[in-house]
Amino acid sequence: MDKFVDRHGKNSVCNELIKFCKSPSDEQRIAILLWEMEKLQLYCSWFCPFAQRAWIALEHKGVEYEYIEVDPYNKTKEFLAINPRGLVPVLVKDNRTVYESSICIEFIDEALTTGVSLLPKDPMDRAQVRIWSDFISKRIVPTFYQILQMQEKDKQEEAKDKLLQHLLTLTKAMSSEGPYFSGKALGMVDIMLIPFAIRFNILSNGQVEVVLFVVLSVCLESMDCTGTQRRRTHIIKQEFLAINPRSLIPVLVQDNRTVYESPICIEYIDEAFQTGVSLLPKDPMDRAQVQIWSDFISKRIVPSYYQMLQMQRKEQQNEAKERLLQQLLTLSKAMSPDGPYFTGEAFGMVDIMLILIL
Ligand SMILES: N[C@@H](CCC(=O)N[C@@H](CS)C(=O)NCC(=O)O)C(=O)O
Repeated sequence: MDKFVDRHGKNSVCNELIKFCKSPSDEQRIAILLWEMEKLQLYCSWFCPFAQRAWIALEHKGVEYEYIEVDPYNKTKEFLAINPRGLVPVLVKDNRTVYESSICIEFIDEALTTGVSLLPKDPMDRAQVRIWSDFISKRIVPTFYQILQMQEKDKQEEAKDKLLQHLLTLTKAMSSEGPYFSGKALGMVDIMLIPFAIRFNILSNGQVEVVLFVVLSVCLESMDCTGTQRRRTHIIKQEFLAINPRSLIPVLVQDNRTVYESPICIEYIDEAFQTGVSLLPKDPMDRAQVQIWSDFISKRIVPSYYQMLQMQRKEQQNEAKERLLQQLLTLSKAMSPDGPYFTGEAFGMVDIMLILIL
């Protein structure tokens, strides 16, 4: 409620409404109403599986929103002004924007309490949901597109086999309760996968009828992807593999449960240990901005940095350097004017994401 008073001024209608609140639940109800009054817009393309993730999340939460259809392959100036990356989905609320489908899902979940939750409350459980959402983004989705793009039959079969392995890995991480990834309720991991799972039938000449994640294993069998398991060429320490099947560091282990992928580790540390120092802001829109720019560092700045190091020819190196500089400029334009850190006076997640490569 306070954030509405801050945003609309001390003499605003919010301030008046507060006087009528008799309990925290009254305050919460009014906060929900006010949130709904500030129009939420979804810039979407009906055919886009990434945009469908945000769309499903909004529908499932039962949130009021305005649907705006855009063609992301024919970008208008207005659309680029809303999302400079020119991709759908984009959410706009209160003249601020959120993009990247996974960040949109978390924003939708955090910004409005409708009684339906897409992520669990417990920090360790939240971290697991992020780990598997990230697995879908980095392993399942790219392999799916690889299969579609492959021209040669055996390469296609190889990629199909890889997809099957990834889906099996994901299925093993599912709650044994089912029918959804985390148990009885539809959540973020399901929403990340569903728009792709419904397209798996493209890979099996229409043999698969199954649509939802609920029936993922049936879906796998129908795909007829039971090919041979491919062996890892070099085995990293067995114990380490048992801790993190992706065999990457860093890994956090607590109570025999593991958290990996560096941005997920940062969010987990922030949520699990309330020490008085925060790495991410509490406000859902501010959190989403931090996630957007952390993602920008992971997906744009870090790859450009490594490209620059790997380039052999001087001109290629200069090209990569120029790209890196442009990206750093884009990032610095998004910084708080208060400085010295990304979001202002306190050191936070975006700074941590960047600091080691500077
Ligand atoms: N990583 C993004 C991917 C979004 C994306 O690739 N959307 C496609 C449509 S399906 C798009 O906007 N493409 C426009 C372009 O590539 O210029 C997300 O998860 O939101």
